[in-house]
Amino acid sequence: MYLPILQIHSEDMPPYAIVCGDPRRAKAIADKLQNAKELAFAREYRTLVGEYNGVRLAVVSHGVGSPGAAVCFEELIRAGVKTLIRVGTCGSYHADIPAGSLVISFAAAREEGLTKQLVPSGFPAVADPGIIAALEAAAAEVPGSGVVRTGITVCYDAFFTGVEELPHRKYKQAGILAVEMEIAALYVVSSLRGARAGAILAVDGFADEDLSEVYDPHTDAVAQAVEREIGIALEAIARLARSE
Ligand code: R1X
Repeated sequence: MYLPILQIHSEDMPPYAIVCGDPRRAKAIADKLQNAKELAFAREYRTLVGEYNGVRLAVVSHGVGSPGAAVCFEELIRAGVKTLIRVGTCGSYHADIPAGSLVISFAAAREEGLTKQLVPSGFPAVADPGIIAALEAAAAEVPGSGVVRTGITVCYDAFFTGVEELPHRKYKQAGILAVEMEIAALYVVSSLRGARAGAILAVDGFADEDLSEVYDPHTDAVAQAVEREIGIALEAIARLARSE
């Protein structure tokens, strides 16, 4: 089957995929694989395949924001991908989860618009518990320091705010750890289409106004956290493959 937006063929696709926003990050992840090969680079969607510890997987970029990312997730699942792990970045709500920390998201508050067009408002955006367990186990094994927290994240469409206020304060009070822009789409589309998904995020700043500082996602601390989450996601996929 040909998937016209990603411009890939299902015959070339393995059942495991790491997904990330940035096409350059997709290439950097694939550079850690054996026998890596780029299959397509269409719009923001860059698809590479390779092997990690004998497990074939794809690495695919989905761009910024839920609608575009959902197109990617839908086509990957149509192509036969059954396990998707997002490796991304997020803004933290809490002083004890500073830039350079990692957040494993087991569920997302659906504050974006895309999933409202797919499912009723009561439908949860939840990860697969097996993937979360694999990410946590891998996080305990992969060397490196820094905070690793598991919890709920919130997914918005707006990166820059307008005149409307986003409900940051309420979500922070309710215990949400961090903010990003694609996990609701990933979890809802995966649930709907019978795939399983999880996500690990590197904190690149604070999303809470009280903690806010100049936004600079290009620091060594963030780069190290991104490296670490990539290692964790690859190890999690190896663990999941071993257990099947
Ligand atoms: O999910 C968010 C979005 O893809 C995290 O970083 C991007 C915006 O810079």
